[in-house]
Amino acid sequence: MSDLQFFGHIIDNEEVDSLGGERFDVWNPWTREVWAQAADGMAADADRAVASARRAFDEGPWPRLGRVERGKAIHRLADLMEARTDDLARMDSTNMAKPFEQAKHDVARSVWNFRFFADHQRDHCGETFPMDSGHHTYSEFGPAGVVAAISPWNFPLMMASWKIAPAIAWGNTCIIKPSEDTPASVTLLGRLAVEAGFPPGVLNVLNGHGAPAGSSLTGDDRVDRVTFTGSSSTGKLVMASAATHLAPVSLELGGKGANIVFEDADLDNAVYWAVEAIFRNAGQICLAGSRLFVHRSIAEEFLRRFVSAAEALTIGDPFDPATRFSSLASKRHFEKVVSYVESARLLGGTVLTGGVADDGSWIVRPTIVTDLPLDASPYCEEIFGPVCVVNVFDTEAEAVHLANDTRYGLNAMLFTENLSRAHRVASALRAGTVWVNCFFIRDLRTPFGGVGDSGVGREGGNFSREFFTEPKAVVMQIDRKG
Ligand code: TXE
Repeated sequence: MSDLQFFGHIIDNEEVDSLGGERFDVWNPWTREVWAQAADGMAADADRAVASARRAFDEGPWPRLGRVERGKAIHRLADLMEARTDDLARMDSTNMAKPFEQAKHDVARSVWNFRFFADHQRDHCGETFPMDSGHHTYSEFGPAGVVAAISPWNFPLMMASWKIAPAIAWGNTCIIKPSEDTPASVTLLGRLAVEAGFPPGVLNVLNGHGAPAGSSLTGDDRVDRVTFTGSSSTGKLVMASAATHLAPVSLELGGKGANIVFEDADLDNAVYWAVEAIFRNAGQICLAGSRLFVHRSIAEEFLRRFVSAAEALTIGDPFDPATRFSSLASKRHFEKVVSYVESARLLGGTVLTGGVADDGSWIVRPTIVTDLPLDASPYCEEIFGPVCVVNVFDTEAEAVHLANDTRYGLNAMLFTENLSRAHRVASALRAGTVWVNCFFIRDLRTPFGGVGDSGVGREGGNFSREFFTEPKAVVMQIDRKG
């Protein structure tokens, strides 16, 4: 008998195998061994999960529970997550080689996602407008229905919680399909939702691959909303599939974030954040600062410090407390990143530090490349790994032009001590989020999303409310006039 752990689907509060018994292997990228198996969802399993969520929405208590009771249930789930922080973090660290301390930080952020939306739906549930015509009108935000949520492998728990939390807080029922690379933490989350007393069908977990599991969800006309985080190419498929039944989509896709370091930047701060922005999570972050532009007058000094900080990162076992950087999340992804490093060399780039570890592991060391032509694929395309491409600039206008010259537009960063320039450049950058003198700080009330190939729509605070509800206007006559 196998001693591998098993992650089933969670449908109607039961953890079940696929109807046909299909399973797939789950890898530990650090040991390069299979450590678990997961149920491989087929169309029939997706059908079962959607039917459960539909029933829970149409007939179950959740959408009718009242905002306070719903909020309390979500806080109960958040309490359980907090109590099981180490277990949840262990799942992500084992499943994708995320350093354990960072994985615990992700759990804390996931807990906060639930707590924030549990409270937000209570406090921002309508608006009233007195009208000069003798009426008043108010808006009401009712749940939209069944939400299909598809999440990626780079922040397995956190990205899933970012979708599930607003969906269920606003009274919807939800099916989450985690990435096939990282089914573990989301399945544990589903088990905790059962323990928290969620009614059956409110949160279903469907494990499996993009097709058929994910595509069966997005194409199902019983689904009312589709929220997806992943690649731009898959995002287009998801949008086309949801369009067959006119379900609104929210797509958070890739990025090629610009990081601009002006000549008056606080260099210690700029180097610290430049390292975080491209090497945290081994660069597997849609928000990574993967294109760095530094003013010519400080380029030499900046690069000396940046390279030395990159080389100082402790690389190793994700469970070693000293580790800041570990292997890439899967063999497939390792091969993708390696191919970009090779093309950077072939296309004339100078690799100042980094490259493949060459020890049989799936590690690509923190890599910094200069001298790449602006049409080279490692400069233009999302690598989604620890590879930073550096260019110099001479003027503010040139920096803004370089930063905006991309198909993507998820985020950008800039480092300067000049307040006017900070505001001016932040406003000129074509990106969903701009960080000034920092990185990765999020307030859940603000919009999150991107332009161009980085996505469609925004989530966060009232932006999530708009997406996950059906807003309604009610007009009341107060005085009969005339
Ligand atoms: O992404 P996919 P992959 C980028 C990053 C990475 C590349 C490929 O550059 O190297 O995408 O990663 C599900 N219908 N990002 O292959 O295919 C799939 O099962 C419905 C950036 O993992 O987009 C998984 O759950 N669902 C990104 C999810 O979509 C489908 C995060 C993402 O898979 C589907 C991840 C289909 N037809 C990758 N096909 C970010 N924005 O942070 C796949 N899926």
